[in-house]
Amino acid sequence: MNERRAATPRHIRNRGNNTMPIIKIEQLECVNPQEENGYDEIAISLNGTRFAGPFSMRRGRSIKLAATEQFAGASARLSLSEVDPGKGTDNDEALGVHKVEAGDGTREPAFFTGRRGTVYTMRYSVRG
Ligand SMILES: [Ca+2]
Ligand SMILES: [Ca+2]
Repeated sequence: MNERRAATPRHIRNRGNNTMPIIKIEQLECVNPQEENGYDEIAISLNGTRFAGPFSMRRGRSIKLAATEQFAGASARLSLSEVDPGKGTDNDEALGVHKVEAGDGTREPAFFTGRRGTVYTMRYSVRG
């Protein structure tokens, strides 16, 4: 029988299955790049773990994406970074963090900004 499972609180039973919220990244647009020459390489992370990219971006470029990632709990930290190879003072610049929450649905595009006027917008939705 299933007495043990029935006695387990719902939030514990749900761990690891498809009832966790899922974020879907739908579009990324470069309004103003971080690199003055060439391309930005933009990586997307959730709670500090990269799950999409890096994508080559330049001013005015908009790309459609279908990258998804699950998260546990009611919210997660969505962040962008501009990836640079090697070691130095200019590596992997953070372009900001956006809090995403279960039940967000489809929202207005989120703005991500960094030093030297870097601006990106990202459209995403949260299911669950
Ligand atoms: Ca850079
Ligand atoms: Ca770079």
